Amino acid sequence: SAVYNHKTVEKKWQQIWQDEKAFAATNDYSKPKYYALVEFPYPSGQGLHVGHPRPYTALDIVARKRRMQGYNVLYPMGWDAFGLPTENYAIKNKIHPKIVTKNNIDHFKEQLQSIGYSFDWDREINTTDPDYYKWTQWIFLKLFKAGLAYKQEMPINWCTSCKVGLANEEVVNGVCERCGSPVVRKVKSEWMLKITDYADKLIEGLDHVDYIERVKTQQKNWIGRSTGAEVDFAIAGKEDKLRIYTTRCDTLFGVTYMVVSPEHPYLDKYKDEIKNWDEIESYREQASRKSDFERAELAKDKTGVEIDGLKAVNPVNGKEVPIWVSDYVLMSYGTGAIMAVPAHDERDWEFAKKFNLPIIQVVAKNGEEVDVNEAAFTDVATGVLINSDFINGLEVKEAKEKMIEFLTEKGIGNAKVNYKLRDWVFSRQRYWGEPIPIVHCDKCGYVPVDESELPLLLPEVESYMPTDNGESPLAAMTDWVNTTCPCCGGPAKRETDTMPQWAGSSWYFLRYTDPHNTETLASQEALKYWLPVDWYNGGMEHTTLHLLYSRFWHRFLYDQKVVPCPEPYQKRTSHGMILGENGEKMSKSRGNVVNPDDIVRDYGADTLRTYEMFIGAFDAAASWSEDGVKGCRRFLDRVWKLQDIMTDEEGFSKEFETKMHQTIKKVSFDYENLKYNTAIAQLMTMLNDFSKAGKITKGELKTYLILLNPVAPHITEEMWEAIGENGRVYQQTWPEYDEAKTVESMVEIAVQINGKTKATINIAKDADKDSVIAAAKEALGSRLSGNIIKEIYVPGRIVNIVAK
Ligand code: ANZ
Ligand code: ZN
Repeated sequence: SAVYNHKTVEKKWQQIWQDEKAFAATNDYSKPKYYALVEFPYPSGQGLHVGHPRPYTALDIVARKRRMQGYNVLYPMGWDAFGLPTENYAIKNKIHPKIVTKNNIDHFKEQLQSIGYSFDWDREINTTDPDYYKWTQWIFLKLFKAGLAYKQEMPINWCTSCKVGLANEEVVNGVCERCGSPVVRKVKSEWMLKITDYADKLIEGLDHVDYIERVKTQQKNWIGRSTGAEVDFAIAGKEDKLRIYTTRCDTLFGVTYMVVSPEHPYLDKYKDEIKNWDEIESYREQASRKSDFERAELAKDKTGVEIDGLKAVNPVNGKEVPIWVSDYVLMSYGTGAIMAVPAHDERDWEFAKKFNLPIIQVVAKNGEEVDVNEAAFTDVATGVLINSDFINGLEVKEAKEKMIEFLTEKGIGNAKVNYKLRDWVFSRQRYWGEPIPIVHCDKCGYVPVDESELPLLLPEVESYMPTDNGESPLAAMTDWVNTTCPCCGGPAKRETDTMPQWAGSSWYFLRYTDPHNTETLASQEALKYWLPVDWYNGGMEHTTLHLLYSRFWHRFLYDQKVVPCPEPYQKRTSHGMILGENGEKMSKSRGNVVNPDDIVRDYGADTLRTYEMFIGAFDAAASWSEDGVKGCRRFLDRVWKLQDIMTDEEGFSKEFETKMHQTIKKVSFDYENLKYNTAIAQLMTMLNDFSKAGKITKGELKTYLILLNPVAPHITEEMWEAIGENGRVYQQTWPEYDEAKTVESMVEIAVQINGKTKATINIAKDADKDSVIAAAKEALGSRLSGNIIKEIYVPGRIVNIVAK
């Protein structure tokens, strides 16, 4: 056979697959189904980067394998196409975002198709398509009608450069996740989604799904369920009580001071009685310039001011303690005030050290005092209460229970659950998003647009620039804004905020099941058959945002009886990043960006696919290597040459039978368990064995091609045809292995005379000592002379004959 020409071969098969609709999911709901999903891309102007093919190839492998195993596979692709970069580009270049989006999508699609993915392109979706966002709006109305969408004045995270409100999740280390500009606080009236109502359901749901542990942990931490107690401290000489939240009410006897957040309302309330008001006011001013993130950092140097004029009274022992103001206490969590126990809390300890406040130990390690002047003692597991009156001698857990009982009885406290999770800021003051289908009427308030009027189309505007006062560009479209109230028919105004980019991606996996349905978001039959998604792979960076949001919407739709199961994704995995050759993140400024188009052009799509799967453990970051790419191409070139040494035999040869069964077993397992690299390594070893032997039977080659096909679909189809086989590889049945045949039945044994190896024999693994010795002697023949003194057999390894 000639040299392998990836250019003609890959084009040819991509065309054939398209013509044959090779990878279309069918509506034959009697077949077993498999729904494999990868996160749909944001079609940015940069096009595909080499990070995309890693997850896409991984699940393409699974999808292709499952099809050959008889499953009706849904492996879809679409576009998460609303969003800021497109809008910003449109503004800068004076092109409508719709056109920018279309161009970007065309480019992305062409790139994806050149890599030979088995996506069902008939089910392609686009979040900016009115036929799609009609249902995004429909879901929003459902949320609104269920009381889960509400409008609230609130200080929002405002990106000074994007001029847009950001969800907490979009603020990373105090700067905008998208553009890196500083984020400030700004009060705006925003649409909010009550995801907090679903906090417990979203935690509980994790018990019923198969997510990698890291993802489960991150979801739980993000929701941050915390069980503790609220306790009222009297303020000496005042009616008001200072209510605090604590997870360690067992340490109440160890309280040596209190802290209120700089935004705590009591500060203003008692302004006139606070003697050092000026000092406190200026401290508050400084604190307002820090983000919650900075303030909450453990390592941060502690700052604060003692309030001169107010004291708190500890309800368990009547002791007066000072009240401080410090920014390490956040107003947005608990009650915005804490009791400080420096002996057992690290932050309080740091603070007490800095300001010379007393430290009183109330928990001892297995009953033994520890030196709390050296460090806070925080170990709950070994803690036993001391210096604590009626809870002395109790373990922490029991002490908490007893304390809550006491507080409840006395009416000064109660058990309390808190969450870190906040409601979802859902408004964006931008153009390129789904219009929020709500009308404001002076008489009727916020009124939903009638469902029959969906989709509420995004109107054409002159300018997509957000206004400087932070209003959406839609606000300038008076014709569109002024409308009549669906409720009373009076004059009313449309909502001009749009939805965040997270909206369209919160339910897209539902639409793939029935993407052309004009009556509902997807038919009940389709949803029942395809859901839940069997395997969803995506980036770790989407664990706390997209994954949580989409689980929330799905769970809500389940409660609304729109979808048949509570959890959308049965399994969730995550891939590692692909870094540049230097081990650093690929970026334009570092000049280390690899363009997948170049790899496809120079080495072929199969090489790109093989390389991205071979680059390293799937869940770990990996550095790009051009040499590695070349190595994968050489591997495929050698696979191509296997046809030259093929014999006519249809079955497996005696020589390779065990190895073939082992390989089928290993590759089948590895493809399903994120071990693509070791599956490929196994196929490489097999290739070496065949090359060394100088022959491969037709039966072996066919099996080999099927096993390699999910990774390198083009070359394997071409070879299948070249060796005269009918049909396509993708139409074949995935090979099965015989467990009994995966174990080597023969062993190789070294035969020695006086400890020196003279020959080797192949013999049945379970042969007894006598027959092994007999075979050994036969192999030695005339080399064995003299008197045999001893015959030693180390089972499965060595025969040693001692002779004189
Ligand atoms: C006294 C105490 C003693 C505490 C001790 C801890 C250890 P999580 O698990 O995050 O819920 N806290 C409460 N509200 C706060 C706020 N608004 N800003 C900053 N810190 C706050 O932690 C709850 C604990 O964090 C609470 O329990 C409180 O300190 C602090 F040995 O109360 B603890
Ligand atoms: Zn009205």
